Amino acid sequence: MRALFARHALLPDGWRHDVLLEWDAHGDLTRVDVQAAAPLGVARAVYVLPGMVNLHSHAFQRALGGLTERAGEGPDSFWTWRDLMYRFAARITPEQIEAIAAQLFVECLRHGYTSLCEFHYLQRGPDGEAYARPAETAERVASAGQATGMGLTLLPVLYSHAGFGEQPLRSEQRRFRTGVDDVMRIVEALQPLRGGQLEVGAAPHSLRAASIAQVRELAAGLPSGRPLHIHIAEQMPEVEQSIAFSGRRPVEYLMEQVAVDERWCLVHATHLDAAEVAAIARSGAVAGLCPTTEANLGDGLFPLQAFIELGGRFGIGSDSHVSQSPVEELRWLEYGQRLLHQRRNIAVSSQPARQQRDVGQYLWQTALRGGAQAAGRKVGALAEGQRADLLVLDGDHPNLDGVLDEDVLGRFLFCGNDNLVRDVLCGGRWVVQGGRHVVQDAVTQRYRQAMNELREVSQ
Ligand code: NGQ
Ligand code: ZN
Repeated sequence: MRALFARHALLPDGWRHDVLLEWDAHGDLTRVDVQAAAPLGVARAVYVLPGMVNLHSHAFQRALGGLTERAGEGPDSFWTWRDLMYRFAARITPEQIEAIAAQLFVECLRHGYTSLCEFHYLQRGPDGEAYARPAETAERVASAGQATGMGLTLLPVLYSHAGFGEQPLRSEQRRFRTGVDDVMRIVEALQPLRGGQLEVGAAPHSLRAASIAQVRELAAGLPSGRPLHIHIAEQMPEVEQSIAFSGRRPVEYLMEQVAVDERWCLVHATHLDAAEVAAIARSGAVAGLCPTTEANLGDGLFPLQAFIELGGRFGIGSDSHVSQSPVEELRWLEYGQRLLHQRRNIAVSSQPARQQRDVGQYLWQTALRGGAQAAGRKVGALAEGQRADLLVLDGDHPNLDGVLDEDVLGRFLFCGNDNLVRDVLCGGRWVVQGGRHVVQDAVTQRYRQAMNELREVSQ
């Protein structure tokens, strides 16, 4: 049956009661009626939320999560982590990419993500040779999406250089090498996969890996309306290299040279001056914040308070996948700001008109809007015509027992570590039931096998 009756459902304008949701065979919501009567025989739920968008992922890095936490010889940093990541990326096969992505998607769905943007740069074989199919590895991620039901935005990556000023790629980067034409060929190869559950955009990796001229060419070549993502200003050395090369900070340089608008997602954008904060907010682009990875890699804290004050749009991503939970991502986003400013409830107190006082609800709804924009798909709200992507929370859990509507997201985001996501509907398909993904055993078995193979190669 393609219907659900929710006692409490989070709609775009807040919590509503007795909500009847219906969807069609394509997975689009066809009806969202409030204060409806419960029809006989329709499944019931207590608390229903729209599923979250994960706007930044490198799926293969899931396999590395927690395995880079031993100190090296000298001081460890983002850059020493990156060397370990390159070493791992050098030996992974397309089959393993698929197995790891499927495991990741199961975990993300179980924790409440129903959409994910895959920033996909591992596109060549181990020696840097092209695969017979130009979109070989991206197609592997797509099939992991199909097998698990995750909604995807595939972002084939433009990766031509090792640093500002068109520095030649390092040998460890040979599997990533693409020019604008390669990316456009991959975008075309993925065209037949586009549909309700899958969109295709593109992504210049960073201003280190793509020149400004290439960024412009890619943006102009991509069909209009498709998302464009870029890593930017994650680490201070990148800011310094940008200034040395162009006389501009990375975001300043990008905004000056490229027409950055709503199509764009600026991933990390950690190190900004006041003018850059204002420029991103004004552009309508989404800031793609990945608090757990940014913490893990020692990046720094995004100036969230100033950005919200100026009406900036943001969403969350799990990037290197040290976490697969939107709860942890949003909790860290707010906690980072509390630690920085030595105050509480920062996200809501920064809104110009203080429209929303419920921090959890503000974070969930705002990250959804930004995430949906960055994904370029009809997601992010329980409303007619949107994808049927929703979470049923565990109404029997003591944290949710008898709580007021305005405390549901507070309980969900800021209290404890139990996973309160019980059932998940994604694109009209029940993919998680009673906390378990419907194909999780088979997916995890393949993942274990892939990890065993990878361990053998590394010994
Ligand atoms: C990436 N990750 O592409 O996986 C990057 C590291 C780089 C993050 N930026 C590589 N978190 O930026 O050069
Ligand atoms: Zn990234």
